[in-house]
Amino acid sequence: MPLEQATSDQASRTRAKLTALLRSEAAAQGFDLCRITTPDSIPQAAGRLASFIDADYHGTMAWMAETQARRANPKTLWSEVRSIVLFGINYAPDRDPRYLQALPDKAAISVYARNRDYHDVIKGRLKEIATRFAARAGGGTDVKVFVDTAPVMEKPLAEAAGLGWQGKHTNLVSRQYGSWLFLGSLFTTAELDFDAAELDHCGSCRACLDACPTAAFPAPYQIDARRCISYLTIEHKGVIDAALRPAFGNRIYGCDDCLSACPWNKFAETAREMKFHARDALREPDIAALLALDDAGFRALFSGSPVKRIGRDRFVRNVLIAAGNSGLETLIGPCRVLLADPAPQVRGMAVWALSRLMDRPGFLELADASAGEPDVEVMAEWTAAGVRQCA
Ligand code: B12
Ligand code: SF4
Ligand code: SF4
Repeated sequence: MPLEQATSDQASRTRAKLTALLRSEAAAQGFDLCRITTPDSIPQAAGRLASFIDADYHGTMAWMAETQARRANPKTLWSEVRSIVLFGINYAPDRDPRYLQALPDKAAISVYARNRDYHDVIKGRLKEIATRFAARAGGGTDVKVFVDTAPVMEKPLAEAAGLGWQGKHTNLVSRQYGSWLFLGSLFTTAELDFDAAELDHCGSCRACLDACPTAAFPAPYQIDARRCISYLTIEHKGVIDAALRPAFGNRIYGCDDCLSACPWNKFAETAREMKFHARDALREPDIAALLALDDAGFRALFSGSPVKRIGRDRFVRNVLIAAGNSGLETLIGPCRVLLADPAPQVRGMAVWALSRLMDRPGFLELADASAGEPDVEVMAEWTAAGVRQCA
């Protein structure tokens, strides 16, 4: 056999061995999918990311624009990368989460946030895989792992690797797991065997687009994050547009409506991973109890959950929107207490909630609470609710 042929056979055996090793390590760590693509597999993503950012669809997520070049091209992020491994883990709920919308005294926390933070769960496992892989691949092989927080376009890469396709709601849909997959990635300098991309199976369906309560899809496959309840309740620190608040219903952290509407979910089975099963306390919490949370209570309730990241004040702001949408007089008392909260975003949203829950004369009797309000945004809520403060 010519030397060249022998070397190439050896290289392909090594690739196959390392690829098989990765797949078995992924299964051992509880991942449901593990497939591989090249760093050059998403040439269309740069232009689409640029249009997203040029249209300002990222809102106040300035980090998206700051990392644009690295995000758009894995080789700009890491020039030596030769293979990208994409991992998917099923987090499907045991019940369609939309049933909660008919329970006005309950708050809806999106499925992904009802137990442990997936970043923590997945990152630890990817690190474990990376360590074993690097040890077997030998000296000179470098490995890096990413979940969400790094500037990596996980969805187009996952589509190129064949885990699923980007549906019209922009998330990855799998024929096996529907919309309920978390993604993670491993970049390596090693050569691996690449998988084929998945095709788009949306066809003429537009269920997700029609399901969005805030009309956040300007077109199929495009999202304007500034209108998305997930962005507004999790990422957005400022005042939430009053025109959008009624559409939130009782959604207080994230939203699953477009994901839940997807007909491909019918093949999904409940997550195997117990860390993604809803904790009882977070399955259908009472709005009244959440309004009463102080900082310590908030931290204790959301220990280990991604909800903890937004902090008590932003969280209570969101709960007040749900209270304002509930139509429940029983929530007037807990909302009134929050008119005196130290956090302006809480006071402001308490004004809005009470203006919707109380009859007009009753609400106007609260006007004294606006006296001496030092915050212009809270004052703007009083004014919008028809209470003008004399200087
Ligand atoms: C920023 C971000 C958000 C933002 C923006 C959402 C978005 N769709 O971009 C906000 C805060 C709104 C958000 C919300 C949610 N997110 Co998020 N988010 C991200 C993050 C960090 C970056 C995504 C990104 O790069 N967006 C920029 C846009 C331009 O990229 P893109 O979505 O890939 O856009 C493509 C399409 O628009 C497409 N496109 C554009 N035009 C056209 C035209 C045609 C014809 C075609 C075919 C395609 C096409 O091309 C673009 C590039 O490929 C990723 C993690 C990561 N690093 O990837 C998680 C991630 C996307 N989020 C995730 C989740 C779970 C959610 C929520 C479900 C959480 C919740 N329950 O509230 C919601 C879903 C809302 C939704 N419908 O997208 C998961 C999705 C998993 C999956 N199966 O896809 C990810 C991958 C995190 C993870 N590691 O698992 N998220
Ligand atoms: S997560 Fe909710 S608000 Fe955001 S795009 Fe999907 S349906 Fe619309
Ligand atoms: S709901 Fe329909 S259009 Fe939306 S992602 Fe699923 S199959 Fe595609």
